[in-house]
Amino acid sequence: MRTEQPVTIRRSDYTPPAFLVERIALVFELLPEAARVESTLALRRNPAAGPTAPLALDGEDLELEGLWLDGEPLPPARYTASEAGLAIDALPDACELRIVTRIAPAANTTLSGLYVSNGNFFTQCEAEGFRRITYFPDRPDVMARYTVTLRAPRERFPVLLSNGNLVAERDGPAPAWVDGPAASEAWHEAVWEDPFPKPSYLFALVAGRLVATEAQLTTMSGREVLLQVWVEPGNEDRTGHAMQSLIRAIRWDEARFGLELDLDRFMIVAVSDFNMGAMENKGLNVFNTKYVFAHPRIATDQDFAGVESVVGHEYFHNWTGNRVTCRDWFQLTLKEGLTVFRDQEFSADVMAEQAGNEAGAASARAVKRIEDVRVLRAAQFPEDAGPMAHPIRPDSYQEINNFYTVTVYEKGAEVIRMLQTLVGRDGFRKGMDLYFARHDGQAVTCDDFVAAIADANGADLSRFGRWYSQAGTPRVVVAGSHDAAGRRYRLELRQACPPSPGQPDKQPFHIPFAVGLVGPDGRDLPLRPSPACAAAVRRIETGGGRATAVLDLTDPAQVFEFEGIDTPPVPSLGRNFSAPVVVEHAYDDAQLAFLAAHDSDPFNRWEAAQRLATRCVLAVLDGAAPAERCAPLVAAIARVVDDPDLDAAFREQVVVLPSEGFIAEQLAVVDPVALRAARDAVRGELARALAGRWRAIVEGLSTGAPWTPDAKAAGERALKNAALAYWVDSGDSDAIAAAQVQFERADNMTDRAGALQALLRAGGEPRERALAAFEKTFADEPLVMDKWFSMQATMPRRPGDPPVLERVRALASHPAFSLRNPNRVRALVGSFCHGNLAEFHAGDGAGYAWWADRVLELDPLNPQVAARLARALDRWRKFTPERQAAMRAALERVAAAEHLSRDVREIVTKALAA
Ligand code: B3K
Ligand code: ZN
Repeated sequence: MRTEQPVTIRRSDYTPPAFLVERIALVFELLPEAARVESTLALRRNPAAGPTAPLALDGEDLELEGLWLDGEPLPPARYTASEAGLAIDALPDACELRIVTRIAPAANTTLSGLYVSNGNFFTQCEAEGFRRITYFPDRPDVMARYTVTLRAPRERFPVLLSNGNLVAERDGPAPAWVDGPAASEAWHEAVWEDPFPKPSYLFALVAGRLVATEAQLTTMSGREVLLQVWVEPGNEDRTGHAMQSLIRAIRWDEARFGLELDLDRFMIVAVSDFNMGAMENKGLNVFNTKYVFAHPRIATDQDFAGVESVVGHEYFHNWTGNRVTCRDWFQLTLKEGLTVFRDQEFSADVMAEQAGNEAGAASARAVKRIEDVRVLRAAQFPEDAGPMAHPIRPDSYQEINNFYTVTVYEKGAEVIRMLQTLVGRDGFRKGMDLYFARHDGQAVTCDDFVAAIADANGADLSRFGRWYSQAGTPRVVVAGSHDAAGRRYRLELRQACPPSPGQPDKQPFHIPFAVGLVGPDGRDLPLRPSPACAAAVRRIETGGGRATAVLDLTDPAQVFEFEGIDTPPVPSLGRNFSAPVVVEHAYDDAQLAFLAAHDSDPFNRWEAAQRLATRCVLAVLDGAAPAERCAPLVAAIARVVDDPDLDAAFREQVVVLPSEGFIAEQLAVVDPVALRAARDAVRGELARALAGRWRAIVEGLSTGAPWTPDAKAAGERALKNAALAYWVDSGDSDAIAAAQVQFERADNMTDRAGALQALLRAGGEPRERALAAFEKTFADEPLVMDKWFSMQATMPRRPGDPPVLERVRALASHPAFSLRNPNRVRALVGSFCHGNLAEFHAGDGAGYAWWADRVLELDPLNPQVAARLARALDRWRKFTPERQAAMRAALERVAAAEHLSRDVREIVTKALAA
C-alpha cells in the first residue's frame, strides 16, 4: 500500500488544464483477475493555458503496457512517470494519444476505480477513481465525449453497460492476450456512446449477470425514454419503489424546474459493495442496494423514504452536477449542496401532495424539515465546531474524499435554501433558469451560481458569499422588549461566529431570519415594522393565520421594531429554521410550553418542545430532581400527544427527545455516561407520567390492518413505535408482552424492527430471544442483518449486562460480518463508534483501543471507509480529562502507524493538531 507524505492542495492554486480532451475511445477487455484498458484520446491544447505546458495525466496503481502518439510508439524518454501519473512534454497542439494499461479488478478492495462485487464488475470514479482505470487528466474541468467498448466472456457477463446509448452488440473471439480457460469461452462486446461531454468522474461501466425491471416514459417534450433498474437475479420484486421514485423524480424536475431527462435511456444498477449511497454517473447511476431495495418485509418506512430521496438526488444531479459540473473539487457544494436542496424539496413536495389537504401538507413539510434539521444538528454542527471544520467551499484539502461531508452536503443545502428564502421561490427559479442558460455544458464555480441568482433578481448578495468562505455555526442572540406606552415590540439581534481552524475572526453573515410574534391568545400578531428598520425587513408573509417577517440580518447587531403591539408577545425565532444558526433567547419554561402548544409555525412548535427537553436533560445532569424539573415538559408533550388536530408523524417528532450527540454539543465538558443517565431519567419521567397514553396509542394504532406504504400509515407506525418504546421504559410488563406480540406478528419491517428496538430497551431474556429469532429469519438478507448488527451496536446497557463493546467484539467475528463490505462496517463498527456515545466512551478507554485497531485493520483495505470511521474521535477535546487522554493516545497510535493512507492520515493529524 502507498505511504504518502501529506500534500496540501489549495483552491488558490487552480490553473486551467494544459490540454482538453475532445473525444475518448475506451476499449475494455474484462476478466476479474486482469483487465486490459485501451484508451485513445483526441487532445487539443487549451487556449486558456500556456503554449508549452506539458500534458499531465493522472494514474494510480496502473501497469502501463504502451503509449502511442499519432500512431507511433512513444519511447519512455519522451515522458516522465511518477507515483501520481505521467507528464508528456513537447506535444503538438492537436494530437492523438493511445494508452494501454492493465489493472486487477478482483484485487481492488478500495471500491474506487474498477472492482468486482459478487462476481460482477462495477466502477466508482468520483472523485479520483478514473485514474485507477487509465491515465487521464482526471479533473472535472476536462469534459470529453466518450465511446466505450466492453468485451467479456458472454456466459459469465451477459450484461454490458456504460453511459449513454447502446450503439452495437456482437459476439467475438477472446482477445489475443487472454490465456487459460477464459480463452476458450465465448466472448461478446457492446459499444456505448454518450452524446454529452462529461468529466471523467461521471464515467461508469457495469458488467455481469443482472436483470432489469423496465418502464417507458414520455418526457415533457414528448420523447420516449426507457427506464431500467438492474439488480442481481432474485431481487426483482424489490425494485418497484425505486422505479416509482425515479418516475416521480423525473416528473418533479419537469414541473418545478422545467428540467427534462436528456437521454433515451436511464439506468440504475444496484451493488452490494459500495462506499457510499449512490453515484450519479451519466445515464448509469450505480446504487448501494440499501437505496434500491424496498419491500415491506425487509425495509422500514425510513428505508422507503431513503430510497425515494437518493433516487431523486442522483437523478437531479443529471442537471445539477452533470450538465453543469464543478470546475474543481473545491466547488463540490455547487453540485452537492444544490442537489441535496433539490432532493429535500422533492421529498417534501411528494409528502405534501400525499397529505391531501392544506393543513396536512404544511405538517408533512414540517416533518421533513425537522428530519433534515435533526441531521444537520446531530452531524454538521459538531463537524463545524471540530478539527475538520471547513467552509462549504473548502480552501484546501489533502484527500478530497474526506470532504464529502455533512458541511458540503447538508449545510450546503441550507445555504441554497437561504438563497431561495432571500429571493423567493419564483426568484430562485429565475436564477436557476439563468444558471443553465449561462453555463450548460460547462465546469463552473460556486461564484457563478450565486451570480446567476443575484443577476436574475437584481439582488445584492455580496455579503452572502461569506457562507461559502467561512466555517463555523453562527450564533444569533436575540433580546426582546415590550414598550407598553409606545405599543412597540423591539427585537435586538446580535450575531457572532466562533473561530474555526485557520479562521480566528469571522465577518458577519447575511442571515435571513424569519420571525413571528405570538400574542397572548396563541395567534400571530400582525407585523408592522417601524420605518427605521423597514428597509431591513425583506418580506412579510401572511396567510393561514400566520404572520412571518423575513429579516435581513447582515450586521453584527441590528434592532427591529414592530408597531401596534399592545401586550408582550412571545417571539417565534428562526421560523422553519430559516438559517443554519444557533438561536439563543432567554425563554422561560412557560413561554416554551406556550410556543409548543400554539406557534403557527409547526417547525417552531417542535423546536420549542426540543428546547424544553434539552433544558430538562441539562438540569438533571446538573443535579435537579427529574420528577420536579420535568413537569412542564411532561405537560407540554401530553398536550401535543392529545391534540387531535395534529397528525401522527408530527406528534412522533415531538415526543422524540433531542439526541445525546446534540445535547453533548451544548456542554463544555462531556461525560457521556452521565449524559445518558440524565437523558434516560427524563425519558423515564415521560414514560411513567404518560404511561397510560403510550399504552392507549399503541393499542389504538395496533389495528392488525395490512401494511400500506402511504404517509399516513407510516406516520402512525412511527408514533406507535415511539409510544411502544416509552411504554416499555415505563416498566409495565404488559408493554413487553405487547412488544413481543408485535414482533412476532408484524407484516412489515417497520413494526418488526420497532418492536425489537423496544425489546432491546427491556433487556434480558426478551431481548435475547427476539434477537435470535430475528437473526434466524433474516440470515440471508444482508441489509436486514445490517439492522441486526446496528441495533445491537447502539443498544443501551441494562443492569447486569457486560459492556456493549464485548457484544460488538463478538459480532465482529459473526460469519455475516465482513470488514470488506462497507455496509457491514458502517452497521457494526460505525454504529458503535459514532452512535453509542455512553458505551463507546465508557470510562476505561477500551472502546478507543478497539477503534484504533479497526481503523488500522481497515485502512489497507479501504481507505475511504477507514477515514470515515477515523472521524469518530474528532471531538475528543470536548470530553472529560481521562477520556481525552485515552483518546489522544489512540489517535497517536493510529498516526504513528508506518503505513497510513492519505485519507486516514489527514483525519488523525487534523484531530491531533492544536
Ligand atoms: N456524488 C456521489 C458521491 C461521491 C463520493 C466520492 N467519495 C454521490 C452523491 O452525492 O450523489
Ligand atoms: Zn450528490
